[in-house]
Amino acid sequence: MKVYINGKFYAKEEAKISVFDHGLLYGDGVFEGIRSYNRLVFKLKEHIDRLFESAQSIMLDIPLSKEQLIKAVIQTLKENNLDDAYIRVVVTRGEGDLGLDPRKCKGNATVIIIADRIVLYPQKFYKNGLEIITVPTVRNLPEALNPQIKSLNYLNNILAKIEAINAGYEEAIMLDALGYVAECTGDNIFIVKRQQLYTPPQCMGTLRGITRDVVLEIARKNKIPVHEHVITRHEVYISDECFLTGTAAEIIPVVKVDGRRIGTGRPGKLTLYLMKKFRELTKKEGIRY
Ligand code: PXG
Repeated sequence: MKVYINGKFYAKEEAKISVFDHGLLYGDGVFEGIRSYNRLVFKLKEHIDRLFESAQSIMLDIPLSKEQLIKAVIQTLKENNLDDAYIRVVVTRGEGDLGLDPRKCKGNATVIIIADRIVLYPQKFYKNGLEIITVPTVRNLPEALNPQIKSLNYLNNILAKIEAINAGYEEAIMLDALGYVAECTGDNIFIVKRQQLYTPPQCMGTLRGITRDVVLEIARKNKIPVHEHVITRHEVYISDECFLTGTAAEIIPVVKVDGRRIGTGRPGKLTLYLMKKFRELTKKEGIRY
C-alpha cells in the first residue's frame, strides 16, 4: 500500500505524521470517505466540494486547489492499482504545540490520502435487512458542532456506535436534541410511507450525505415523491420500509427498529428498486483512472 502525505507517497509502515499534529491532539481537521467502482470514482467532485466546505467552516486552508486534490486522489488510486477502493482524504490543521490555538500550527495543513480495499457489511444484511436501535447519545447540536462539518472529531458518533454494539446491534439511530430522528452513526436514514420517501432535512443535525443526495436524485427522476421533513421515532415504527444510505454501506435495508418490525419484515420493494438504480449509476458514472 502507498499512502499519500503532502505530495509524497510512503509505504504503509512509513506513512507517519507528527504526534503534535492537531488532527491527532484535538480532532482538528476534516475528512471524506469516497468510493471507486471498477476504476470509476463515484461522485468525486461532490466529495471534494464537501471537504472544502467543511474546511471553510473551521477556517482551515487546504494547501491544494480542488483540481489538484482530485488529481492527487486519482494518482493515489493508480499507485495502489485498486479496481474497487475506499478512499480516505484527511486534512488536518498540521503540527502545532500542546495548546488549542490553531495559529500555532504554522506550517501547511497535513493532507493524507489512503486508498484501501472496501470493507462491507456482510451480504446477509443486504439480503435480509438490518436490525437497528435508537441510542441515548443525541447527535451533536448544529449550534455546537454542526454535523454538516465532516470533522475528525467523530466521538459523538463513536459513542453512539459503542452503545449499539453493547446492545448487540451494528448501527443505531441518533436523535437530535429535540428528539427527532437525525441520522445513524455513519449513515443517513430514509423511510417509505405509501410509496413516498421521507428523510430528515439537513438543518436538523444530519450530514448532507452524498449517497442521500443520489437517492433523492434517483427518486425525483423516477417521479417518486420525496420529503425532506422531520421524522419522529413513531413515524419510523409505522413506516412501510426503512433504509440507510452511506458511501460505505451504499443503500442497506432496515427491517427492525427498537424491536418493531418494519413493514413486512423483509427489505421493501421501493428499497430494492433504489438499490438496483444506485448500482446501475455506480457502474456508469464517475471519473476514470
Ligand atoms: N452521516 C454520517 C454521520 C456519516 O459519517 C453519512 C451520514 C453518509 O454520507 P455519505 O456522503 O457517505 O453518503 C456518513 C458517512 C463508517 C464511516 O465506517 C462512515 C462515514 C465516515 C467514515 C466512516 O461507517 N461517513
